[in-house]
Amino acid sequence: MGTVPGRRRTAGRREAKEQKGSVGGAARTTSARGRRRRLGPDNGEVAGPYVTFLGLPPDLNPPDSARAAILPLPYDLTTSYQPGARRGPLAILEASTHLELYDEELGVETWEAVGVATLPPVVPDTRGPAWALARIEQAAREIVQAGTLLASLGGEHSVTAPLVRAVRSRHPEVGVLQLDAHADLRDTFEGSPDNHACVMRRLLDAGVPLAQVGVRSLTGEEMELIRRRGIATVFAREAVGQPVEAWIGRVVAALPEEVYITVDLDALDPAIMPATGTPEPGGLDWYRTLEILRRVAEAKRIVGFDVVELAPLPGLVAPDFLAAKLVYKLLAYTFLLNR
Ligand SMILES: [Mn+2]
Repeated sequence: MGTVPGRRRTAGRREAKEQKGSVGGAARTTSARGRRRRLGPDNGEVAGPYVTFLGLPPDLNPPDSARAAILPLPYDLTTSYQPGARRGPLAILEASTHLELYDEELGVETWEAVGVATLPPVVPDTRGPAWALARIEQAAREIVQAGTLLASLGGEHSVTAPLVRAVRSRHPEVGVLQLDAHADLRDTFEGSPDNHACVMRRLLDAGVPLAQVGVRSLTGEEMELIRRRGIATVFAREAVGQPVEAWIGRVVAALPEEVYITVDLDALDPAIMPATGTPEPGGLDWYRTLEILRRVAEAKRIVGFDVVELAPLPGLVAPDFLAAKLVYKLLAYTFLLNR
């Protein structure tokens, strides 16, 4: 082709910006509500420069007028097997700058229809998991309270507990859809209740309605808990082997009107998603994953989501790109399919 991908993308962004200037309206409709607080460097300790989602220039989607905020969470203090999820957010952001901005499924320029700001990452230090998760919750609360959709990039799965707590401060009745290879319902693991393997247990104990899809690795105790509490868990064998139509009704029925979605990338088949802390054989393919998310977005109101557990593999960018595209699809489904 003779084009340098980086340059081509840059040109694309400039084009988008010019187009936006001539239309001059889409972004202002949200800021016109006048109720948004300024979001930005106060949320973290790093004020930039950093890579933005889609490579959008910050002035194109300023934090105080965007409807969605990307919150990078480079956190992996309790990873048990392959570490590296702390590098997930940056890999997703970098891959996202190469995404095509047009959504061929919905026929829309998602970024323009939504307004997407990228916030500074919440960077953990050596004070440990409890402190880091409290910082994450604080940053998330500011976004949620401003009425902006919280779209977080992990980082290991334990970040979901403080993120959902933050979302509950505005949406107390929210339920959680979890795509995951693991149940994550242990009470404690390796000495900590804040371990990634315990994240859904923390939410369950807090009374949050749960639905799980793609589970194929858990303990007998977790299985017993699922039975006893009547959790809507669609195991991978069924989620992959049966048509979505056969079981999605159970998922939809278990969830309230408002839903937070957490995607642990190990829910996907490691053939297409090998870059996770604990890759489990079997799992969802790309289109099955999208179908699940689309069906839930059509039936419910999505009030926040995260995509977690990307532990980038040097030299293999396909998983990073998959994760970035999944985030972009989730933004599209959240804002463009909801009733
Ligand atoms: Mn998980």
